[in-house]
Amino acid sequence: MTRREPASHDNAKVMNRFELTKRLVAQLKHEEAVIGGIGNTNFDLWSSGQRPQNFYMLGSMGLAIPIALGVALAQPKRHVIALEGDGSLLMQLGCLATVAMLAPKNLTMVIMDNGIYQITGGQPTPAAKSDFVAIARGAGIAKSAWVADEEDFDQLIAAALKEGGPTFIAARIDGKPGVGTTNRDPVQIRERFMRGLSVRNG
Ligand SMILES: Cc1ncc(C[n+]2csc(CCOP(=O)(O)OP(=O)(O)O)c2C)c(N)n1
Repeated sequence: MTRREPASHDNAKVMNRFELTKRLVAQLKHEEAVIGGIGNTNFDLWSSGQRPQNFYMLGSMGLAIPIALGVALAQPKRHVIALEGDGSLLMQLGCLATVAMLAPKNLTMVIMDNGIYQITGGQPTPAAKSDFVAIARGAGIAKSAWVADEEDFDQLIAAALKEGGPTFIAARIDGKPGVGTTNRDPVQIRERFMRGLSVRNG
């Protein structure tokens, strides 16, 4: 695929997480699983429409990719997408090496990089000095890219779903909070997700 790829974090367009989340969900036609990380990624996932195949992580930073990896390995015919914030990914960077080693084709990771811990008050993360795409490539994930703009995001997601990965997509986003609040009921979230993945009936 020919695409306009920004050289780095510095020339990627600053977009909006809810807008990108809606664009992602609009492309899902095959009961793909989506794992929202703690905080704003799962708030915007919740607000984009509560699909039974959505899982909303509460409380622990950095677990969207590890959970998505587990689901991708358990259900190789289902595409699985992880949505994670930059602060959360920094807390769990080692998961990228694990993804590279296990290399599930059905896994896509989307990092929403606002450079802050937005949900706890907007403190800056150290990500300003870090290039997540370089880190992901260095971990061994060849299909890694910064998002140039919204159209590019659509193309990257379409390619990830069609061609397989693992794919790592990093998007620069603004500092706005999520547009809603996930219902904080872990048992309900887990049960609904298990039914959505057809691993629990009733
Ligand atoms: C181990 C741990 N440390 C701190 C927190 C408090 N905390 C919850 S969310 C969050 C910030 C998350 O930042 P990021 O992943 O970048 O997402 P954003 O808030 O920007 O959407 C912090 C510090 C926590 N839940 N767990």
